[in-house]
Amino acid sequence: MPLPALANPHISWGLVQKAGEAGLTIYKNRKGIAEGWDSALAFLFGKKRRLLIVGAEGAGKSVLADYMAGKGLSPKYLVPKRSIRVEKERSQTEHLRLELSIIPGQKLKAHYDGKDAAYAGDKALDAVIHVFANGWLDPDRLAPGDALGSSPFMAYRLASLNHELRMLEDTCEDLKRHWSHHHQPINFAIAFSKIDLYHEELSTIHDFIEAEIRPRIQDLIHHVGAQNISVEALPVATHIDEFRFANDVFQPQFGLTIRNAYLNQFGARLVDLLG
Ligand SMILES: Nc1nc2c(ncn2[C@@H]2O[C@H](COP(=O)(O)OP(=O)(O)OP(=O)(O)O)[C@@H](O)[C@H]2O)c(=O)[nH]1
Ligand SMILES: [Mg+2]
Repeated sequence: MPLPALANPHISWGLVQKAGEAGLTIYKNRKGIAEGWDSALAFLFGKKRRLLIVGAEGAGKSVLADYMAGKGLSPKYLVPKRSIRVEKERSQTEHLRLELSIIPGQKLKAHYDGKDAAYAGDKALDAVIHVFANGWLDPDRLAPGDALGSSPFMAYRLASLNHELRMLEDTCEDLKRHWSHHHQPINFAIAFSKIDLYHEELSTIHDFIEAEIRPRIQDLIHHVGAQNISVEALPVATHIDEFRFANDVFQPQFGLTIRNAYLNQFGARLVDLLG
């Protein structure tokens, strides 16, 4: 399928950051590399790569993994319920050996055990994808008794965002653990998920990353050494859908054509990183 160009003038993802200084780059929309999701997967033919997908409850991890494994594009696809155990996905193609482990966001025993096994197990990871919904966590996914869901939407979103930032800090600590255990270089992608819900805000993401994300990863990069970790922020949308909070309904801001472009761009960048 030919790819449409990403045509939103607000997108500021093209600003590649001072990579040498703090090691964080915001992925640039490079024309020409997004050859399509299928060819992105095919490029990884035969190569075994171990990816871990982490992030908060309802951030979109399982759905992203389903799209990465090719299931999500099926017309019969149904979005999964809350995850309660570590999920494993592989590409459905015969030869691709992309192994995904998805850690449930809810802090169950499986969450901690899954992270222990992934970060300090026998085999090193090639990449960690932290799925970050920019505050658009599904309200029904947060743990019972969590007060976040009782506030009006903006307060909810702010609380969700803070929750996600704390989980990002956890991931940074886990990546330090991975380094201590394996001493292997790793790719760390912060996937800004569900961008169909906040596409019009993308121009502000750059400032948000500078203010909130970069300070949180600086220590990680110093700990691991900038030459041993690549850190990138990648926008992605998968299952575009309306978002409900109490009586408010928020509609997606773009359709499948733009979704496909982001998805393909995301896949192409993974190929760049892992191929
Ligand atoms: N609008 C929109 N909604 C999305 C997108 N991706 C996921 N969602 C919605 O977010 C919900 C949660 O996604 P999941 O993938 O199940 O979330 P998760 O991160 O696996 O959450 P846990 O299993 O609770 O840890 C889905 O049911 C979808 O309704 C997206 O790209 N756009
Ligand atoms: Mg899940």
